[in-house]
Amino acid sequence: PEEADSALFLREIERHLLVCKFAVDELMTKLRILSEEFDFVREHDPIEHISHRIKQPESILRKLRRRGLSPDVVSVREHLDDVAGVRVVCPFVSDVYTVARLLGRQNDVTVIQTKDYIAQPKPNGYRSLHLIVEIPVFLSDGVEQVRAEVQLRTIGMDFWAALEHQIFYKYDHSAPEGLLEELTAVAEESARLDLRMEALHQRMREGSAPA
Ligand code: 0O2
Repeated sequence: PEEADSALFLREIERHLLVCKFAVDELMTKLRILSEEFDFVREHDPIEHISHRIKQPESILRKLRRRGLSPDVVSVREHLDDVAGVRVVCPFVSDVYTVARLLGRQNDVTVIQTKDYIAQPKPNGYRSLHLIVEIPVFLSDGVEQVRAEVQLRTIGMDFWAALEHQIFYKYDHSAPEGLLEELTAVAEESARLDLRMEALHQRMREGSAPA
C-alpha cells in the first residue's frame, strides 16, 4: 500500500506541475501580447524581457517542511502560490506598475495578493513587485483556477537580485557581515539610478534634451 500511495502522490504532483505549466504558458502569452502590441503602435514597450520557471519538487518539499505543512498535493495546492512563477523585467519603475495594472485588469486574471517590495524594500535591499494571481486553465474535464506568482522588477533590481542570489548560495545562506552591508548599499544606489534613468527617459519623451 505504501508503494501505491507514493505512486499516487507522484501522479498527482506531476499533474499539478503540468497544470501550473499551463498557467505559466497563459501568462507568458498575455505578457507577450502586451509587449508586441506596444511595439506595433511604436510606443515605449514597458517589458524588457520575461522569464518563467516551475518550482522544482525538491524546492516544493523544502518550502512545505519550512512552513510545517504536510508533504502532500493538497498542501501544495492550498498553500504554495508560487509553484508557477513568471518574472517580468522592465526598463523603468513606472513600467513595473503599468504592466501590473494592464495584467490585473484583464477579466480572467484575479489578483489575490500584492506585495510591493519597491515601496517597502526588504531589509537586505531586495526590491520587486510581487503579485499572486489566479487564472483559469481549461482542461478536458473542466476548468481549474490556478495560482501563480508574477514578479515585476526593473533591469537594475533584477541585476541586484541575481547577484544577491549568487552570494547567498556561495556562502550557503550566511555571507560575511561587511559583504551584506555593501549589498544593501548597492541596492540603494541602484534604486537612485533607477529614478535618474526614469527622469531622463521622461525628459526625452517630453522632447527636451538632458541638461
Ligand atoms: P525561487 O527559487 O526564486 O522560487 P517565502 O520567503 O518564499 O517563504 P513568500 O511570502 O512566499 O515567502 O515570499 P516572497 O517574499 O513574496 O518572495 C518569494 C520570491 O521572491 C522568492 O522565491 C524569490 O524569487 C524572491 N525573493 C524574495 N526575497 C528575495 C531576496 O531577498 N533576494 C532575492 N534574490 N530574491 C528574493 P523563493 O521561493 O525564495 O525562490
